[in-house]
Amino acid sequence: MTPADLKSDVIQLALDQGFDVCGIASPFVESHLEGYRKMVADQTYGDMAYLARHLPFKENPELLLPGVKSAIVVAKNYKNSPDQTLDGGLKVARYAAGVDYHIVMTDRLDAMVEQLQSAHRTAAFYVGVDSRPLAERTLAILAGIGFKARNSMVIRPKLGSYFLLGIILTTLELPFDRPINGGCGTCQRCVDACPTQAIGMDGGFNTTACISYQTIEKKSSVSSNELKKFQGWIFGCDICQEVCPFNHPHIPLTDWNEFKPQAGVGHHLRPDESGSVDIPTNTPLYRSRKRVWENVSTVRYQ
Ligand code: B12
Ligand code: SF4
Ligand code: SF4
Repeated sequence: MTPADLKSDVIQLALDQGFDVCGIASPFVESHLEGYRKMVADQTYGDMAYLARHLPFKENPELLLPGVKSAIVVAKNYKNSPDQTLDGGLKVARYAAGVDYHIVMTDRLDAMVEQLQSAHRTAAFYVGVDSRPLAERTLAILAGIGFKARNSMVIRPKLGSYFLLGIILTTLELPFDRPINGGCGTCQRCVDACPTQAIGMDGGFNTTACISYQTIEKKSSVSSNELKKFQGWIFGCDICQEVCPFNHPHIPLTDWNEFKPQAGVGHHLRPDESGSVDIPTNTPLYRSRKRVWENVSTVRYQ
């Protein structure tokens, strides 16, 4: 079997698993980690100290998988809410509204690996979704999944940015894809819309100012006053994606039921008449962010 035939098989396996796009990149992305190294050197990652620990692995994926030759990159649309307008209710970011995507995506990547392993007994694989030390956006750009946008998302024209990434490193030799053309041009809608000025016109990103960091990653409590600035977002934030012209209304909703709000905590958590919120305290999402949500339950938004 030629490397090109093998690549076609890999892509077909990804599509069979329900992923929307699959591309191949070199796993050696060291020369594209300039911005990442600066973040680590300047310690601008706030409470996400794991990002500094991940640097050596991102620079040298041989530490994760000896003999690694290729990175298989998949993307899956999770757009699960048609509305693009903020409405004053409390909000959970779309990516977190359904079942935990780490589990959903990893299960399908594991299924791909199982099939590849049965056909290629001596090959080795390493799967990662978000939490493993893989430079996911860089790999996605190199694999031709999308371009690096001003809001720091990877955007794929016609799919927008509401997609999640998953990676399989492998010792299989697969032909690499090329980055696609595309960019933001002179648009600055996300820069203007971000309530915490986290996005710079020059491509700079203030990680610790981002509401997503504040409501998910920050270890200390978020005060009621801080929460009021967050325009109702209490777990993640989608504002810079909502205003983005690439996320136009014609992009279909996800076809994975797991990502639909009914499957998880629900997209909007609306305050009742008294202004308090019925928080589903039996969910892992609530338990993981109790410190933030405790304040939310006492905040009056209306
Ligand atoms: C830490 C982290 C965060 C942090 C910091 C985000 C940030 N902008 O850096 C916080 C908590 C704020 C966050 C928020 C969100 N996140 Co996040 N996050 C991550 C994580 C774990 C690491 C990202 C990281 O290393 N950041 C540091 C910067 C320096 O690195 P980077 O973003 O990878 O950027 C690299 C590229 O841009 C590259 N680059 C720049 N230009 C070019 C040009 C070329 C040609 C090439 C090749 C490369 C290249 O250089 C940078 C590295 O030096 C990744 C998963 C992973 N393992 O990678 C998910 C990830 C980036 N997050 C994701 C998501 C969905 C989100 C949110 C939308 C969630 C939400 N709704 O709240 C927001 C979006 C906020 C935003 N505007 O970015 C997705 C993004 C999917 C996509 N389409 O881009 C990822 C990939 C997780 C996944 N598996 O799908 N996140
Ligand atoms: S996710 Fe929200 S806070 Fe973070 S950069 Fe985008 S608009 Fe700003
Ligand atoms: S809103 Fe405009 S500048 Fe921001 S990411 Fe989308 S196209 Fe780029």
